[in-house]
Amino acid sequence: MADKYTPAAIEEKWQQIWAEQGLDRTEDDSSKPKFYALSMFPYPSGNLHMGHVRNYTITDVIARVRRMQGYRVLHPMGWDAFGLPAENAAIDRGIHPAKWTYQNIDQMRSQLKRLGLSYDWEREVATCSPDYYRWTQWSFIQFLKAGLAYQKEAAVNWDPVDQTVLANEQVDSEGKSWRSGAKVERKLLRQWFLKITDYADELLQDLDQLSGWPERVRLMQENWIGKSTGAKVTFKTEQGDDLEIFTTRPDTLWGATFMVLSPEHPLVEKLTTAEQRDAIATYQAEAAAKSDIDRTAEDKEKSGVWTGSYAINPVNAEKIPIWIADYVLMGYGTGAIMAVPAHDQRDFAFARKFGLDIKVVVQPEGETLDGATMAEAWPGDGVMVHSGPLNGVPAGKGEGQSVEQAIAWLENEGQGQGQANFRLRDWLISRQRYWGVPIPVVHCPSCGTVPVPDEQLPVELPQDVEFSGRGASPLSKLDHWINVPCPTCGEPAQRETDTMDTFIDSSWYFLRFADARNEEAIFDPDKANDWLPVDQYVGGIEHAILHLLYSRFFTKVLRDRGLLNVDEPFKRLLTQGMVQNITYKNPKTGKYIPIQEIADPENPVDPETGEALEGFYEKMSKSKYNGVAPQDVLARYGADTARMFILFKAPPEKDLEWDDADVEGQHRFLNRVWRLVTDFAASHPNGLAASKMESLSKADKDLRRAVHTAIKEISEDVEGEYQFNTAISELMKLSNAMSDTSDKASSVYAEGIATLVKLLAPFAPHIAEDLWHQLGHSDSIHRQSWPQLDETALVADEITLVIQIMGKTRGTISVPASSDKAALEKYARESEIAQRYLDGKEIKKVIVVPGKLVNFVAV
Ligand code: ANZ
Ligand code: ZN
Repeated sequence: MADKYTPAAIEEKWQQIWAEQGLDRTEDDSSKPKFYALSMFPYPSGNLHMGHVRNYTITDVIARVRRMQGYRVLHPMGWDAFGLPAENAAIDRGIHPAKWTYQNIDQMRSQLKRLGLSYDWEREVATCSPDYYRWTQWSFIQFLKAGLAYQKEAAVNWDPVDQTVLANEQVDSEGKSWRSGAKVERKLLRQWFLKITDYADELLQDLDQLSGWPERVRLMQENWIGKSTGAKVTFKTEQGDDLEIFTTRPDTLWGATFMVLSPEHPLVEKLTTAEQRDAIATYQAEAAAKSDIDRTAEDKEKSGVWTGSYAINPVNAEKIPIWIADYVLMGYGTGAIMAVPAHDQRDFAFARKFGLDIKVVVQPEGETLDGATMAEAWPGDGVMVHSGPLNGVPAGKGEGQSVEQAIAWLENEGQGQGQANFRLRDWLISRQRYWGVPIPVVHCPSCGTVPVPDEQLPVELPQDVEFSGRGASPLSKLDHWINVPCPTCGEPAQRETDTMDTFIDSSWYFLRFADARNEEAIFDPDKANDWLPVDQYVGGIEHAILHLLYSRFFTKVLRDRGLLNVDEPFKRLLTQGMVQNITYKNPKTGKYIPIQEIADPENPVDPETGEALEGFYEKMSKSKYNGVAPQDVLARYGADTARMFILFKAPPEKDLEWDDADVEGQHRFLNRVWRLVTDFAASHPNGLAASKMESLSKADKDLRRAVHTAIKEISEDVEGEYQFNTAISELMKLSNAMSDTSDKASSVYAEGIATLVKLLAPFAPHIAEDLWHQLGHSDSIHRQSWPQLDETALVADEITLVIQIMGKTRGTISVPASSDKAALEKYARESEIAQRYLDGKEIKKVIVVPGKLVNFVAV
């Protein structure tokens, strides 16, 4: 009588009904506890890939479980919609970036909807829409007012292919652009920065609050912030200028034998003597062309030039030469160092190459180092020597050790002071591009840089732009847009033509979701304070540093502007693993072969050459031709199967290997559940009242135990570590127990059916909803409460006791669960198994493990 399980027939139907009923609209019943579940919003490339599907499914299950547990849940979605690809599409295909982006958004939104994700679409945001970026601009002005946004001439990373400035983090370890792959050049330009360094200490400290984050992500943030402690020490040049240095080893001051300045250091000019002028100028030009990564590589041959001048070491009045070298960077510390070749390897290599003095001031235990003969620097512990007041002090950073004593001595003598230094740099946010948020300032010849007044926001991106090709930003050519009266004095002035780094757009979107349609303000602080922090954030590890750090920074700044009262935006973070697939490669040609072209996966060969192929698992990607399109899987099996497979195949944070057989397996499982429930619905059209533990039969009790074991296990799995894979295994066990039950007319069976459907609902929302209605209900399964565990149902009347003879299992028997040790031994001795195996033997010893086994030692 019941229909066959046909996902196509039910999934769209329910998606439509849910949308009409507003089922996923955010509740605002303040009597309920809140839960904010968030997936990192995507860049609208136009096509959903499996990585997205996995990310969003994980968050959706979490959101659905919380709703059933009685929380009001905020589960929104939006689009990180500014950025280069849209502009490149405009250049390559002549389509306007806005048009391209909104088309992609429409396409991806409908793909997302096919997955049955419980988003509150009424809160959707797109960062490229003026009603969103108006508030991005407003935030920027808040930073400006707080003194946290400024302009500065800076040596920037210039991508010669994309013709744009790149942030340091967009340059890979080989000095190439993360996007175009071009070798990055250095160029001096006036740029906008946000002063994230003002928050460096707090960003570091507050990592301690983030116990709900993966340890590895916290560590990555810590390293990125890169705090080092030491001292600032003032040397004097022969010419009488102060020359400040930062050192982590102020205790080695007596071992400083030369100074090194960054080639860009402002004192270089003055220090350079006439004889050295040419050599210095040549060296400066060479250094300017290199990236920081090239300059500081440990293994690189050292280079440098003497300025011709000397400095005076403040601790012993010694005259030491001042050099310039590219391994000292202008952007770190003070751009100048004291070189201690005996104890710093880079200085050591430099000193050896140029024949400079090497003076040992730390003697390791049991050794006597000599500067003339040592083969490498000694950075380790030991005892201070040749160091005036520090002689005899143990070298090290600990309490009472040399570093601490050196700082105390310097401060006392007025020669320097303790200082912390951060690797973190201010955030370079200006981009010479069109498709981004215009920086809302006007440059006036008399008033200077003037923020655009709030009531004139947003500064909209002009539409009538020509995308002729590479080169300067299209905005910088639009005179009618650029020329405006100054907001302060009304005289002719010019708009800023730089736009913002898109990381700014995503640094506050999670706040906007709390109050997404607000037209008067960025958000109502009460609403943001109500919903924040995000209780569970889910996204890729590739965002472990920048996006998360910037979001934390924005949150703290807006808090300090009185808009928020949370310190940290994301309470818990889950970084989901990759979706991988089998990948085929011809080892001879290095060519990847599309998975569709493999006729026999057992014996894969190159269809062109017949050569044997290598097969291995790798992240799905276009370039490896190993992708599986979500649409294909949805068309074939439906969204519920796709969701179940993804959740079942691996725990969320682990990589997942695609496997068609396992997809089939989940599809079959849903078919079994369908049959089980529809058979029941057919024979009990009005359902059956669920039972309490009346006087149940043994079979009933066993089934009820299975039902409540499932409730217990799955409830644990969906919290804490989110072990959705084992949760689905438990669902399968319960379904098997139900199938195996012979009495399908009992009230316990009815309870089991209802429970199974409810427990399945967060994972496979469509089939669960359909079955729920077939059971005679008219409200949504997704509005039901999560099944309650009845602890008493878990208590077994009987247990299975293993009988062993000499440690070898010979069989099992059923015994009352309440049996004590003596009783267990008695049952075991009397059992048929023991009688048989112990016949004629003498029992030497009996070992009883309560609840488990009895082992007889007999000869
Ligand atoms: C003397 C010294 C002796 C140093 C010694 C180290 C070992 P971190 O941990 O990265 O903060 N330094 C300072 N400013 C620099 C710059 N702009 N470019 C390149 N190197 C710079 O390292 C700080 C150490 O790196 C500082 O301590 C300084 O060398 C060098 F046995 O000073 B040290
Ligand atoms: Zn003016």
